[in-house]
Amino acid sequence: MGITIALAGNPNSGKTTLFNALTGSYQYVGNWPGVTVEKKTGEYSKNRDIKITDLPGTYSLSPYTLEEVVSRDYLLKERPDVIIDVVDATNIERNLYLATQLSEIGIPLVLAFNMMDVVRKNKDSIDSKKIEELLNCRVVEISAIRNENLDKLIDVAVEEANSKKKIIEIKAFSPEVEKYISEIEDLLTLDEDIPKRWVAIKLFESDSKIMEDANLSEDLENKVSAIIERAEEEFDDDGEGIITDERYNFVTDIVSKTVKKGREGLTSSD
Ligand code: BGO
Repeated sequence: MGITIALAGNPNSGKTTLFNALTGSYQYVGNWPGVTVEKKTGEYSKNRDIKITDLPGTYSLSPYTLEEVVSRDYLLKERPDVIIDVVDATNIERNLYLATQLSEIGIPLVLAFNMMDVVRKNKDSIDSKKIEELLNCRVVEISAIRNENLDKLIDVAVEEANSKKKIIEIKAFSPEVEKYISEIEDLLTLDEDIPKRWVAIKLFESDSKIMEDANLSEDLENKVSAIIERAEEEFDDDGEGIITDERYNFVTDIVSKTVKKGREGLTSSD
């Protein structure tokens, strides 16, 4: 049976290079429906039952840019079997921010640590095994430009897509914030196959698009607002700011435990 893979990642993480290496000439370019954002789909050249969609490069899944909205609408509505998040391994800290968000959507997630050739050259050390444990998420080290480990990446993605085990999302928030999120979650009943926790986080952030789509009753909206107000008072910040800070703090902590820079500060573009 066919598998659908979505490639996500920050701009410049090497997504296009990876997409081209995986699909070769089996690729099709069009536009995402209704918008002038390029859509690339293709088939894995070694197994054409594996369909690959290249999502626009984004730093986040907020509703602020067309690219972010296209990416998250695709993930929520089309529900690919697995997401490969292409991470620039020379700049893990910035790239993992998106990973924390992708893991909340209820689709298996695999992290492709790309640019490992540069990581080696810079003599950086990355404890990918520990990152796997801390994030509950498979990590495959690759170099898209050198075609390193790409078969392994697809094998792991297919394994995760076919796995029947429960998806464990990255828990990026402190217990205090988790408490508010679960209070909102408990109020929700959803028809669609979207994780309640994801909707609760987005409501906590007052995400305009989710507020519109969720179409909450006035009573429910008031209850959600009351929860957010309590949190905002406790943290002295707005909901969106609280969530952003928690994600950054979480990622900084993971990186401090797992990444050591050799030639300090170099990135793939140096
Ligand atoms: C330029 N290793 C190395 N060393 N470089 C890589 C790898 C890798 O594994 N993967 C990608 N790159 P995109 P998005 C460039 O274009 O795929 C490089 O935005 C240059 N261009 O070659 O475009 C890749 O789709 C001039 O680099 O990323 C590209 O995610 C000088 O990372 C860049 C140096 O890859 C971004 C690099 C004119």
